[in-house]
Amino acid sequence: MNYQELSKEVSYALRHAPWEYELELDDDGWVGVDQLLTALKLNPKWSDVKMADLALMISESEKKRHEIVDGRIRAFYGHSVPNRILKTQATPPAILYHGTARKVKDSILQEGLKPNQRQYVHLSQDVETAMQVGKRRDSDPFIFEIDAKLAHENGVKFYLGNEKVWLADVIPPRYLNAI
Ligand code: HQG
Repeated sequence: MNYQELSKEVSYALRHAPWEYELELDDDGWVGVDQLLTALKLNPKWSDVKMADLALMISESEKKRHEIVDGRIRAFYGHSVPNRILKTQATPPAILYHGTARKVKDSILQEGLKPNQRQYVHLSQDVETAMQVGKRRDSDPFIFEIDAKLAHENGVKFYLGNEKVWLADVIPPRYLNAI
């Protein structure tokens, strides 16, 4: 089974379009593993998919995108569904990073970092991760350093994503440094 392909489909279902799979996410983004498996099996491509495949999909991925706890599964981040998924607020590290396309640098410096299609702004724990994120959009990405400590002290909310990804509400330009 192609776990990368499975992961993309599970991400699509759990982040963006659960209704296409007749799934309903709860407030924290969880659905029953059995319900997800039933929905996936309707596609001949995934007719043999089992719980063990979802576990392997997660353990073999280079990024921690999903978690399974007590028979339920959810995406850690990336949601665009209309109902806001409730994430746990937390105190961020002093500095976080955001990697993006060079062509949007000026717009971000003017408007701040916005979630755009997603529910939260996605920030990286380290420069290396920000480079990987930015490379999805630009072979020579632009990296912003975020003064997360000051932003948090001044009331900007930050939330747990996974160990490399932090989530936040809009980050105003005053907390962004071009590096
Ligand atoms: C940009 C992937 C213009 C922002 C990644 C980004 C991440 C602005 C884009 C996760 C802007 C949104 C999320 C402004 C923000 N003007 N552009 N004012 N404010 N932007 O994909 O952070 O592999 O929604 O710079 O690794 O790129 O899918 O967010 O380029 O962790 O698991 O608007 O998705 O993870 O793009 O990526 P996205 P992102 P997965």
